[in-house]
Amino acid sequence: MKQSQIFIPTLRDVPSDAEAASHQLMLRAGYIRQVSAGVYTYLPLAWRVINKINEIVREELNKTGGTEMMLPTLIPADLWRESGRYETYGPEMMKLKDRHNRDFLLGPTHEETFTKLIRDDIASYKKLPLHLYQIQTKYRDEKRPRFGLLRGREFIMKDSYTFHDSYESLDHAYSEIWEAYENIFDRIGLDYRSIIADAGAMGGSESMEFIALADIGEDTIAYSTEAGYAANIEMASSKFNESKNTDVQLEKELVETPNASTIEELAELLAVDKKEILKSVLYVVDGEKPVLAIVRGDHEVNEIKVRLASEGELIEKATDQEIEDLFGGIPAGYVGPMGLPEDVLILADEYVENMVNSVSGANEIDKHYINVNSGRDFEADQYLDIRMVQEGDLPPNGNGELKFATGIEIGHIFKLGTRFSETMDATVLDQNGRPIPVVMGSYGIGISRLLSAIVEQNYDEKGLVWPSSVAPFDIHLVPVNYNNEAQKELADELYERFTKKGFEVLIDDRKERPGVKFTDAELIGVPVQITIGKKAEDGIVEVNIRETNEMIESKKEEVLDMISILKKTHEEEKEQ
Ligand code: 9G3
Repeated sequence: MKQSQIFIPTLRDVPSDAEAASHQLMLRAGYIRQVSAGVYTYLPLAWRVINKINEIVREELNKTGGTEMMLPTLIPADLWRESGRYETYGPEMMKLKDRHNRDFLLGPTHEETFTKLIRDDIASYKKLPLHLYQIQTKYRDEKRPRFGLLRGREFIMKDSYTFHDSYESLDHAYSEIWEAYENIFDRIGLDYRSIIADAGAMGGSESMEFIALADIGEDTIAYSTEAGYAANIEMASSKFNESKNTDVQLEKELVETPNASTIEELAELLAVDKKEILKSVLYVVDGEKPVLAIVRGDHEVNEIKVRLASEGELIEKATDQEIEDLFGGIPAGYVGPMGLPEDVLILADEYVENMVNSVSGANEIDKHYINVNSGRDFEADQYLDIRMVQEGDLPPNGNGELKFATGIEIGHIFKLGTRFSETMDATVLDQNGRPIPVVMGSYGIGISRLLSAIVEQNYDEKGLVWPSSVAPFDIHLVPVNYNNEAQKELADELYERFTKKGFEVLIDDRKERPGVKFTDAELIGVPVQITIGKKAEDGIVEVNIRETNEMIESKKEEVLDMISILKKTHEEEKEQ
């Protein structure tokens, strides 16, 4: 491809409003341009990388029996009313009306659309299992789109759905696709972890996230220093690590605590450690169920765990109005478990159960109780792990200790079970001719987000450094002066030879100063750059391996062999 023909608008200066390295570099290297917040143009080089990624995804999914197809992005709201999800996602869902004023949405994901497809056209278990997938543009009106392609409002996702007549069949597909994901991310060359994740509002039983490690990542994972445990911070648990507290229980006492509505102020005023204070937080689950969560003063409540224990789909901190209506109007900062309305579900963390003579809110302004003891002064409906893990905690298996890392969620797979087939009545007749709800799985990869993840793990101060498996080109020929006879001749010869060998070659045939050509080549990040300069008469070129920045002068015959070796290793990677 001639660089004078392909549109690569590189920038000299760093765009000020781009914080993430991948965002800055993809703008500077002429890969993307923003059209509106979280909505991007994929310029030719980015589009080539996306197609390379898609090819790897297709190869690996087709190996597991997946079939590619394409569903509509424009979806009738009625379909999402059937699953009950049309209202669930609120402002995040892009909604619109057609000319007949009928409600439509731009698809953020496609469980409903695929379930309808199966409901309409699959009637017997004999036609199952099925693995269908699409690589499609999705829409989610994120509140805070940021970091370029990392969190967009329009993005490309590969979403797969599997359909089964049994959970065993789902388990088999789930592990096969899990393995396909690992092959995909390994071939791309990403440093990633697969971790236990929260299935969120997807219901279902189990879900795994794939996290590419990156400082800019919005996901925090907890992993054990001894292999064998990694989970999304919201799902991570730790092994209870305390001996029984045998302190003598003292008489509960009401004390004046004016203006001490935070744990810190209370610890200061009563001269106690935060560990001796009960932290009580009020929630409302699914908009109606009042829940009080209690953790030790130096711990944080894990809302996902509270939601799961309350068996709800949506959890929110109680608003002032709800505190008024559902909790009897307790003043914030003085909340405690004593004297609450009967129907409040009280969940206490396991460390709370082992506390003796602790401080607790008295549900009255400027008042707290001291020497409060669970079991005597209040009873929790459940004592269970509802705290956020902390670095240094013991992993659940007790080996090593937990460490945190940030990363970018690049994939997420779910065992949905019958959550959608039941609400949408998608059944098949089983071998006894009885209708059973289809068992489903759903599996996503963030294709456009992968660009950012790959760049976050592969760049240097000069620009992008693409792994050869997904690079927009294999070789970047840079004749210093394309008007010079010898340089042009050698460059064209190499172009022909490499192209014939099946390499994808970009040749900088522009009439630009050398400095511009070199800076652009370093920004664009093609794995192998070959500079053809003064020594062209002697058939000598400079080979630059972008990843290591090593420079090798070599005769044109050698460089052909060297590149063939590169291509072979590249082919071998694909075979694996
Ligand atoms: C929505 C909106 C945003 C959403 C969803 C629905 C996330 C939604 C979860 C999933 C689950 C899986 C198939 C591929 C893998 C992920 N954000 N999710 O369902 F209406 Cl606005 O998308 N879907």
